[in-house]
Amino acid sequence: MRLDYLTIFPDYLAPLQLSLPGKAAAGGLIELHVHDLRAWTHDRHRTVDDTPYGGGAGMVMKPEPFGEAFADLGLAAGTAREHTTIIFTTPSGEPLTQELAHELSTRERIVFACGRYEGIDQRVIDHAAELAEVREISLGDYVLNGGEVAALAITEAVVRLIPGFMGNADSIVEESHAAQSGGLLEYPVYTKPASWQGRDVPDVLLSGDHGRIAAWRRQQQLERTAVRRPDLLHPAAAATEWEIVPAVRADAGELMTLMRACWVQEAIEADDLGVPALHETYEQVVEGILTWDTYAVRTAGRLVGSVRGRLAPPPEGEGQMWDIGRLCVAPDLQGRGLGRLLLEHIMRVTPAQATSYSLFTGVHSARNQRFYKKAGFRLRPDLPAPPKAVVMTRRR
Ligand code: 6GU
Repeated sequence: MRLDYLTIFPDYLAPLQLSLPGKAAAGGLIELHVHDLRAWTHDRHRTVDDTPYGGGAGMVMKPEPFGEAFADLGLAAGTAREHTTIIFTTPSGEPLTQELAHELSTRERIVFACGRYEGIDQRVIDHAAELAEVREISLGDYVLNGGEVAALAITEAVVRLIPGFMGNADSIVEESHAAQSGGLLEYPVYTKPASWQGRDVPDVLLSGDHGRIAAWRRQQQLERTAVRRPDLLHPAAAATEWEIVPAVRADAGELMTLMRACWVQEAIEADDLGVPALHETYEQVVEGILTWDTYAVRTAGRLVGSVRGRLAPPPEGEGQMWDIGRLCVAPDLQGRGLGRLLLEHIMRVTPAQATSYSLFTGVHSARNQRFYKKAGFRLRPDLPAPPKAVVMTRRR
């Protein structure tokens, strides 16, 4: 495999000569070529960037140096497509995964274009797509100053997978990433001494009972994954796109289960089982679906969120109000903006007559009140409220 790097900080890529890729290069498995992008500039200042058309912060990398570099690297339309990939490292790319690393490890040639500043002129990427396969790749959801570290990371992930690399046939069987561990994170590992600074290796690992050891490790994997990467356990937890659809009568059972999950939590926090929603019978939940505009969110077939609204007779001196209620999100998906989305949705479908929104929540439910305040609702102690609840309203 031949690897080329286009960067304005060639020194940043010096570690390539040291680590795994360095050994692979020494062994003849890969060929590494780091290029200073400024070699393809022609002005006194060796300019590689300029201000963005349309305005905005920061600088954009100019197209010409990349275009000339691609040409000098022998990338020409139609010649290299099948075996060459041009990688643009960018925080707006697809995430680097073990699967992607495997895919890249089969390529004959990879050219890295390391982005700096606010990005690279889009025409460079469009042009590159005519020369080779193009992938825009990100390391994850955070911002680095430039793509050099990402290029290093991608290189290391890819090179160790090349057949023949450091007898990798074995090491890759016992791969330490979830992609190879049945979708779970690895269990914790220990070595000698059995006791260190008052900390003992778990007994089970010294027991010699292979069945118990395997069961313990499996349990550790599950616990770690649940805490650190719940998205790996539940595909639903990873979904970022939610479709909100009208609830139907057949949703009542699941909806009741979901509401109980949410309102038992509130009841525990308030140390008060009096929450009205908790006392609803199944028939009342069905009735609710039929008499309110009720919406549900499903993901992977599972009902994970709901909200409802209806026009309420206006209190003294108020205009027509859109009553919002029963906003709930499955416990494992809370904190991902789904509640906010449901609230925005139910406000969006408000009938024309309504001049304001109204809802109530627990007197003690500080979290809920904060959530609604953020959405523009204000406490209305002047309006009648159910027992142990507060009314909050917002003008349309
Ligand atoms: Cl590839 N580049 C930059 N600048 N920031 C990143 C990244 C890449 N991946 C994650 N953050």
